Amino acid sequence: MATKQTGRPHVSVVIPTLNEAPNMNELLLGIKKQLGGQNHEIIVVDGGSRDGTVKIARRFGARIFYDNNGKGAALIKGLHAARGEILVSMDADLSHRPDEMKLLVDGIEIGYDLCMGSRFIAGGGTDDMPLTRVIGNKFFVWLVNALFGANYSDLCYGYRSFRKQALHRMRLEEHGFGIETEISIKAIKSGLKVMEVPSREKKRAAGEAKLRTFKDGYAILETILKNIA
Ligand SMILES: Nc1nc2c(ncn2[C@@H]2O[C@H](COP(=O)(O)OP(=O)(O)OP(=O)(O)O)[C@@H](O)[C@H]2O)c(=O)[nH]1
Ligand SMILES: [Mg+2]
Repeated sequence: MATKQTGRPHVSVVIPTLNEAPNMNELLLGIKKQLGGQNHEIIVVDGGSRDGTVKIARRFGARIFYDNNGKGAALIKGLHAARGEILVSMDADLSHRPDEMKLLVDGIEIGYDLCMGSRFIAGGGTDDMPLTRVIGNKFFVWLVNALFGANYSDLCYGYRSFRKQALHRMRLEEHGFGIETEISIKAIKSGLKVMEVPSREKKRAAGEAKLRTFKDGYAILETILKNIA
């Protein structure tokens, strides 16, 4: 299943995982189908799964890293380990559709530093957001736009692409679910060229959600306040 590739990858897909075994085959097959034609790598940063997640990732030739400090810490580790020119961040629970990846990759190729999937622009959508999260996300979008002079339509969504050189300018440090918010804010503060592209989020396919709406919502608020200075 693993294909040997030589030379620097064009695209690196970075996936934080925590007990996602039932989703891994379909996810990795989908990514391979999209990127099979070009030099790429898949990086899985696992938080200590006990269900065989890593074993499946290995079968697909993914580079494996370990980090048990939270989703954000895992993502940062994976992004910095990536060797590609274009980095794509993606969840493992099949919420993010591999067939939308081309849009994210194209965005960097045409000159943007950061492309962010948005569920709230024409062509986007979500099957995975209870009302509390819709309200929380809307409030945080409004707050970030007001405080940082941004024009975002979405915030707490992890399907994104980055130009590798631009990544270093953000100096990311959020360990938890505040990571997407930190990226959105630091992109503005670092003067990155940012674009939103539509994304249709699916419901988590199998396994347990790790995000806790109120606890992690509070962490997102803390991330916003911390970055005002
Ligand atoms: N390495 C690592 N990965 C994590 C951790 N927590 C979550 N993840 C992964 O991060 C991704 C997003 O987590 P989810 O639980 O799907 O969070 P969410 O999409 O905001 O929440 P749901 O909509 O309820 O699924 C998934 O691929 C998880 O496996 C963690 O502590 N460490
Ligand atoms: Mg999810």
